[in-house]
Amino acid sequence: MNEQLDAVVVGAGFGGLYMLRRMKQMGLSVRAYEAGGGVGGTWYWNRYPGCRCDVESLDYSYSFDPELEQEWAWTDRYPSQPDVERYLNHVADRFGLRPDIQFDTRVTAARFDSGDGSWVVETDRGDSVRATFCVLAVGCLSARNVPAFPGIGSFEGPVVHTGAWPAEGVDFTGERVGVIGTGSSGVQAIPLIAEQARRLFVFQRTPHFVVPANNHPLSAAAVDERKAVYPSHREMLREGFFGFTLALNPRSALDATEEERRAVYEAAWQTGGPTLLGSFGDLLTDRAANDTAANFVRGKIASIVHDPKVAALLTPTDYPIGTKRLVQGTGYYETYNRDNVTLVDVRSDPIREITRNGLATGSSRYELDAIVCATGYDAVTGAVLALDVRGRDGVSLRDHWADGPRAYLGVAVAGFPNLFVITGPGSPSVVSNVVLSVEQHVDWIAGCIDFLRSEDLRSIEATGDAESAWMDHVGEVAAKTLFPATDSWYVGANIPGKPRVFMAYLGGVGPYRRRCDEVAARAYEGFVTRPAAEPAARASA
Ligand code: N01
Repeated sequence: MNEQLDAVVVGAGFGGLYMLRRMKQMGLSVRAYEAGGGVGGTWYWNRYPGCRCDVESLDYSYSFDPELEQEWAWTDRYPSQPDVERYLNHVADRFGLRPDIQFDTRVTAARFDSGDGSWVVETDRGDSVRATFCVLAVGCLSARNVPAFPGIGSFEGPVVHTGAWPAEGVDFTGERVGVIGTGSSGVQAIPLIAEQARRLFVFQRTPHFVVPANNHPLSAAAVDERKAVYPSHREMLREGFFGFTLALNPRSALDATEEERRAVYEAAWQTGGPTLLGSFGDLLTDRAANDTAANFVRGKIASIVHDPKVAALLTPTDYPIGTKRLVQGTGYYETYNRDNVTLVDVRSDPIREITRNGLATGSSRYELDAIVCATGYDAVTGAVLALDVRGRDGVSLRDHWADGPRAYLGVAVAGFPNLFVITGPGSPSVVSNVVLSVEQHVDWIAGCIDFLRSEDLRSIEATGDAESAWMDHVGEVAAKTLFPATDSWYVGANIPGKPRVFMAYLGGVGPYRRRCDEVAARAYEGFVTRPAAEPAARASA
C-alpha cells in the first residue's frame, strides 16, 4: 500500500519552498521532492561564472514574512547566484522545511487515480506515494536545452551547460574555450571566461540587445529606506505591471523629439537594468517607437566595440528590442575588444558538428579544450512535460498540450483535478518578477485548498471552456504587443517542433491577481468541484 499524503510538491526552488511552508502551516501532510542535492532550483544549478539575477535583490525576495524581510541583508543591487542560494537555504532552515524535502530525487511520473481521486507520484528512487493534491513547482527555466549537435558525445574535453554548472567550478586557465549562445547566461559568463581562458570563441547565432546591469553594492541607507516602506512597496509591486521596480513613462516615444529621446535613453543606459524599456509607454507595442530605443542601443554597440565588423555582427537588426528577454551585461560588448576573444557568426555559417577536439562550422574548424553551452531552456513547459503527467482517464498532459500549452489562469489544467502548476503557461511568470508571481500562485492555491476543505469537497478541476477562454485572452493580450512575432523562447521558437504559442500573460501582475481573486470570490468560477464522497467524474466542458 502506498503512503498516503495530503500533498506532494515537486521542486524546492522559490515556488516549492513557499508552497511547502504554506501547506505545513495548514496542517497538511506534505512532501517535496527535489532533483538537486539542495534547495534553490534554478539557483542551485546555475553556478556559472557571473550568474546574477536581473531583478533587484530588494524586489526578488519573499514578502510573506515581515521578519524575514527585515532581517535578511542583501548586499548588492542584483543578487549573485551564491547570494540567492544562501537566502533560500536560510529560508529552508528558518521555517523548518528541510525535513519534508527529499533531495536527489527526481519525480518521474504523476498519475491521477480516478478510483479514489488521488495522485500517484513516482520518483527515480523508486518511491510511489499517493496524494490528494499535486503541485508542480518545477520552474519555468529549468529544462536545459542542449542542441543535438552531431558528434557532441565525441568531444574529449568537458561540455558544460550553464544550467548544470559543476559545484566545484571549471578552471579554464590556459585553455581554448568555446561558448555557444549569447542570451542572458552567455552574456554573463563570457566576460569572466574571457579573463581566464587563453582563447575564447563565442559562437553566436542571434545577437541579443544587451544593456548595462550597472550592479553595485547597496548602501546601508538604501536598504534601510526600503525596509522602512516594505509593506507599501510590495503592495505597489503587486498592483503593478511587471512586479519589480520600474518607472513606466506612459508617453509615446514618437511624441518626443530626437533630443528628448536621446536624453531619456542615455539616462536609462546609465541607470542600467530594465530601465530602458520603461522609458516610453509604447516601446513594446509600436514598432516605430521601439526602433528609437533599438537604434539607441545599436549606436552604443558601435561606440563600444572597436572593430566595425564585430560591432555589426553583435548588432540585432531583425527583431524589436525587448521582445527577446532584454539582456543585462557587465562589460559584455567591451569583451570583444580583447585580443583573446573571437566572435563567430553561426547564423551565416552554422555549427556542423562537434569533433573530438573542437567544433566545425560549415566553413571552419575551431580547436577547443572546453565547450560551454549557454543554449538556454525548453521554457515554461519543458520541466512540466519531463514528468509523465496523466490526468483523468489516463490522458497525458503531453497530449493535452500537443498544440500548445493550456492552463486556466496559468495554474490549473482541464482534465487534471487537484493538480496545480506554479507559474504555468498563461500566467505572468517569466515576464514578471517571478518571486512575486510565485507567492501569488502559492497563496491562491493555498486558498483554494482551504476552500475545498471548509466545504468538505474532495477535488477541483478547471473546465475546458474556462481553460480555452483564458488561453484566448492570453493570446489576445499578447497580440496587441510586439512579442509574438519574434523568435524567442517566450514562443517556444528555440526548441525544434515546439508549438508556437506566446506562453506568458502580458496583462500585468496587478490585473492578473485581481482576476484570480475574482475567480476565488465567485466560488471558483470556471472550475468544477466534487464532494468528498463522490468519485471524480468528467467535468462539463
Ligand atoms: O538562454 P537563451 P539563456 N546553435 O535562450 C543560442 C533567464 N536568465 O540561458 O537566439 C547556436 O536566452 C541561442 O541562439 P538564438 C532569462 O529569462 C536570467 O541565456 O536561438 N546557438 C541563444 O543565443 C533568460 O532569457 C538571467 O538564435 C544556439 C542562446 O543559445 C532565460 O533565462 C541569467 C543554438 C540561448 O539563449 C534564458 O537565458 C540567465 C544552436 N543550436 C538566464 N541553440 C539573469 O537573471 C540555442 N542557441 C540575468
